[in-house]
Formats: sequence, C-alpha cells, structure tokens
Amino acid sequence: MAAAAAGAFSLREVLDAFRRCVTEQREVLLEPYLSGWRGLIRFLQSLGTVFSFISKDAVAKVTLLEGHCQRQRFVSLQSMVEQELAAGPAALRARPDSGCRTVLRLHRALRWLQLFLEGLRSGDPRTSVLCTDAYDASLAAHHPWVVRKAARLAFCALPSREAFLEVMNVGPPEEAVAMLGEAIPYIGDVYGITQELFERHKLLDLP
Ligand code: 1PZ
Repeated sequence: MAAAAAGAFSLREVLDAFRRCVTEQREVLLEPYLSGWRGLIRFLQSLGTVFSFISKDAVAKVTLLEGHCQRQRFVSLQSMVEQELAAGPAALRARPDSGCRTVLRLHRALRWLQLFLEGLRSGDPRTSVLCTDAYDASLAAHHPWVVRKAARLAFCALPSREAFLEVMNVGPPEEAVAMLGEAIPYIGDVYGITQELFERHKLLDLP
C-alpha cells in the first residue's frame, strides 16, 4: 500500500488496462491495450538490464502503434485492421511498419504472457523453466535462432517465484496469486478476440 501511494509500479495497473480493453461489442480498444503494454514494459525493465534487448523491441513496437493511433485516429484493433486492409492485402503485406504486423508481434507475446502467468499461478517455483516452456509454446516458432538463443539465455537470469510475486507489488504472495487468477482471463479474452480477428482476415503470418 505504502509503495502504491508513493507511485511505485503495480501489476494491478496492467490488469486494469487489459480489463478496460474489451468493449460490449467485443472490440479491442487500442488505448488501454497499449497502456497495458507500457505497464508490462515497465515491469520488465524493473527486472534488470539483462532484459533490455527485449524491452527495447517492445518499446519500439508500442511507440510505433501509438504514432499510428494518433495519426490515423484508430480507436480499436478492428478499425485498424479494416483501415489498413482497405488498400488491399498485398499492400499491407508489403509494409514493414504496418500497425497489423506490429500488433501481431505483441499478440504473440501476449500468448507467452498468458502461459507464463498460468505457470506462476500454478505454484511451480522454477520460473526459468516456466518461462522457457511458455516461450517454446508461443514466440519461439516465430523467432530466428539467434533471438531464441538470446532469449533462453536471458531467462536464466529470471528472479525466483517469491521475488517475482514481490516485484508485482500487489501485496503478500497470496494476494499476488489471486490477482494473477483475476488477470489471466482478461488477457486470454484479448488474446482470443485478436486471434480470431487476424485469422478471419488471414493476417496471422504477416511478414
Ligand atoms: C519476464 C521475462 C521476460 C520474457 C519475455 C519473453 C519474450 C522473449 C522475447 C524475445 C524478444 C527478443 C527481441 C526482439 C525480437 C523481435 O525480432 C521480435 C519480432 O519482431 P520483428 O523483428 O518481426 O519486428 N519481436 C517480438 O517477438 C516481440 C517481443 C515482445 C516481448 C515483450 C515481452 C513483455 C514481457 C512482459 C514481462 C512481464
């Protein structure tokens, strides 16, 4: 509580952001989506410099998307997909800076997050193993060998389960675990809607 009052980071903000993402019409709002990502990035940065190569990439992607949102006035993921597809699928595929291909990278990372948080919640104390398993089941297939190698090396530097729950800054371990239980379905919902949207528009393999 004292830490929260002092303005310290709490993973609760991330939960709140992902909770605000999905509208009644099952649209994914970009403002809370990106604010959730900003929170995750700050959390990652608090874990130490071994992870900077990961947070740098995430910052670049979130910044690019924020710029697109401001210029194009996209409010939801659905409107972004619709507007970017208006020029045709080939034109979209040719763009290295499209919102769609950038969101797709974060979307895959969200799957990693969901799996990793489920692992943390399960009580398994081996954070590096949980992280590697989550990575192998999600992002790894989309990364070249050198990135996979660097990622697996960084995972060895992950803090223990106790330390992890503590830096989440939501109170005693039991509360942190309870918050994970609350957060995972929201993240899963955002993931599911995005997956369905990208599948429907055949965007899951955007280069
Ligand atoms: C708590 C430990 C954190 C583990 C995070 C697990 C993700 C490992 C990802 C390693 C990414 C390495 C850096 C750059 C990768 C990029 O090549 C790819 C593809 O983008 P492209 O090159 O096509 O533009 N980027 C990604 O896959 C996005 C990765 C975002 C990772 C965000 C993690 C957020 C973690 C939150 C922690 C609670």
